[in-house]
Formats: sequence, C-alpha cells, structure tokens
Amino acid sequence: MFAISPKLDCPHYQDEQIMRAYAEFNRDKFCSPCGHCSSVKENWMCFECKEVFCSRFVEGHMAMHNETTRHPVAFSFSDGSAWCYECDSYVYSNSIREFAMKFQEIKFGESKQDNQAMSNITSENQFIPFEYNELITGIKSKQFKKIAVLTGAGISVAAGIPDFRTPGTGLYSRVAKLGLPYPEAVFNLDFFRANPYPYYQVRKEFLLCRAKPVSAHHFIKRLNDEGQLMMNYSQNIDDLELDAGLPLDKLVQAHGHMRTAHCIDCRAVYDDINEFNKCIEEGRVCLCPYCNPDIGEGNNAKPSNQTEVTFKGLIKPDTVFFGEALPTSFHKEFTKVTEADLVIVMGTSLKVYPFAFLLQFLSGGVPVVLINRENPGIQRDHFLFLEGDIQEIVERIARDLDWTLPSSK
Ligand code: CNA
Repeated sequence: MFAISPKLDCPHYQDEQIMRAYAEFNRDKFCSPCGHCSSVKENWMCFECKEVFCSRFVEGHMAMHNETTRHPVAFSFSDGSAWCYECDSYVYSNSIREFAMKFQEIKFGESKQDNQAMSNITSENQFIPFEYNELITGIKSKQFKKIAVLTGAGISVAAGIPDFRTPGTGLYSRVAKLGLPYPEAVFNLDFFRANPYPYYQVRKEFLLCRAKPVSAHHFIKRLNDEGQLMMNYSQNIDDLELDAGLPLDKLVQAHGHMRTAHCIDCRAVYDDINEFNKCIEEGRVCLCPYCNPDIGEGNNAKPSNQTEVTFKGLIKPDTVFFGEALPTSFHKEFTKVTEADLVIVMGTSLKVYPFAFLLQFLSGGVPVVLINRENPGIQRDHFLFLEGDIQEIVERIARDLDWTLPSSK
C-alpha cells in the first residue's frame, strides 16, 4: 500500500476488464494462495488474467507477474485498493469503487446499500443524522465500546506543527521558499535522493518546535482509559498520541514515525537516531556507515549545501514518502476498522490514500463524527459534522462528558 493520492485517469485498464473480473470474484478467490510461492499472507489479483500473487511485503510476485506479462493493474485482497504497475500509482474510478464495494460485501458479508461511507452520491438523498447528544450519551453510557479514531495533521496544529494543506500556514505553502518543483516533492523519494536538504529543513523545523500533546491527543488517551478506544488510526508521524500516554498497541501510525530510521539504499537500520536528529538540526546529511565505510565517527559526512552531489546511502526516518509502502501494522489492523461501533475523524483532508479508504470499509449503520474545519466530502447516514476548531470542540465534548483533560499549556 502506498501513501499517495490515486490516479483518476489511468489509461491501462478498461472498465470491461473490471466487469469481467466479477465472474471470478468470490470468497475462495480471496483465500487463494500466491500462484508462485503459495503464501496466503497478502495477495493481489491481476485484473487482466485474474491470477493471484503476493505483495511486495511477502515475495513481491505480483510485481514480478507485471514485469513478465505487462499486465498493468492488480487489486488488493488486503484493503480493496487497485495499483497500476505502469503508472506506479494507486488508481481509482467509479468501476473500481464498485468493485471494492463488492469485495467488501463478500469479505465482510455486508449489503451494498449499507455501504455508502464515502460514496459520491449526488441524488437528493436524505441522510439519517447522528445527533450531538447521541454522541455524548453513547460515550457516557459506554454504549460505544469500540471507538475508532481516525486522525490527521489537523489535530497537532495547536501543538505548533503545521498541517499540509491549510492555505498560508500549511507545510505545502511554506515549502515554496525551498525552491521545490512542486510542494509534494519534499516527500518524494527520488527527489530526496537527489536533494535531501529541503526534507532535512522541514524535519529540522519539526524537531525544533518540540511539540507537546494538546487536547485532541489527551481526548484519545482518555477514550482509551475509559476502555472505549478500539484503535487510533493516525496519519501523523509526530508521536504526540504516545506522548499523551496512549499505548503503542492502540495506535496505528499509517505513515510511520521518526523513532527509527534506515538507509534508503541498503535498507540497513540506522540505530543512532540521536545522531540522525543531530545531523538534521545541524543541516548535515546523515549517511549509512555500511554504504560509506570511509565516513568518520559521528557521521561526519562532508557535503553540506551542495545539491548537485549524488549521495550514496542516505538515512531517512521511517516515515512514509509518496510512493513508499505503508507499514505492516496498517495492513494488519486495516480491516479491524469494520468492528468499530463509532468512528471519530479529526483533522484530516482525507486526501491521502489508502488511509482515506478506511471510511469506505465501514458499514452504513456505524455513526461517524467528523471534527474539522471543513468536510472533505463525507456523506452518509448516521453522520455528525462538528465544524470548527478541533481543540475547542474536543474540550467541549470532554466538558459534556464531565471529563477533565490535562492542560495543553
Ligand atoms: P492535511 O491534508 O493538511 O489536512 C489537515 C486538515 O485538518 C484540513 O482539513 C484542515 O482544515 C484541518 N485542520 C487543521 N487545523 C485545524 C484545526 N485547528 N481545527 C479544525 N480543523 C483543522 O493533513 P492530512 O493529515 O489529511 O494529510 C495526511 C498527511 C499529513 C500525512 O501523510 C501526515 O504524515 C502528514 N502530516 C503530519 C503531520 C504531523 O505528524 N503532525 C504534520 C503535517 C503533515
């Protein structure tokens, strides 16, 4: 799985191809082993020939299948996404969405009508609302016992960490001064390989702001203390949920974290994270000692401001760049979201996939509460949109629940 917005105009598959795939789409198919290594861990189905092969997290036989046959697009039995090997991107369309819903229907036994989490419904549908007092009484009475909280950068803005997309203050507005060809390049692996300095600069600002958890993080921790949090699926890499006291087993960091790092060439783990952080703070590139046996102690890599140098063995923290695989913990916990009895979404524009697919996997009966400045397009039954500032809203909810949250000051 890749943290990347899906391509909406992939030319490498036809809708008819997907229609034909329905014929072979059943529960047995999902359980088929990889046609090459027989693994049943994590498989994909080729849209062209319907063969099943394993993902790159197993032996990478679907990628091999693509290389030998040039069959372009495959469908994931883990998360219902589609990947085009020619575009090197997630791909999405109405027919793929329909197919993913069918997949969900078979896999989780839900009816299609129940399943309109993020659908692009344009008719004059009347949705059944979910009321604020239902939220409060449902949490207070412990009616909700398996709450999934889906979070994004917006929950940490009050802690001093800018989000991506808020105009003016978001990171994408701010990186303009770093001379990037396009803002997202700062998190692109090929760009990083050629010029790691903009990324290091962004990370330097992040490290130097020494952020502390704010009310939204404390609220999630409190839900867990009350025994009602099933899982916090977070897109954030700042660890503020952990700093608030949330145990690691209640947090899925879909886009990784900064606690560990590795070499982007030989993949060796770089175990001196303090040295890595020091390099970032001092504006030095951090290089892999295995790929650069002649670097001195303390990672004294020579180059400092030369963007034209090609580095060997750059060290990168284990955060997910565009085009990189998501951590296995996300794969493992992805489908668990279907067990949630309440979903709270906070501080995200839901633009990054496959994270945004999480909502698509919910049954229509599950209440969804969105706390954000704007609605990124959720339309469904049992939906409550609390529009405004996250910290203020969360503090109001806490007050109505008679909860005292630790001060964020
Ligand atoms: P985004 O696309 O920048 O969206 C943030 C959302 O939060 C927007 O809808 C904002 O309107 C909303 N928002 C921001 N501040 C507030 C506020 N105070 N009250 C209410 N709403 C607010 O960020 P996403 O998380 O959706 O994008 C996913 C990216 C962001 C992931 O890959 C993250 O790794 C990445 N990111 C993480 C951090 C972090 O770890 N703190 C910071 C910046 C980016």
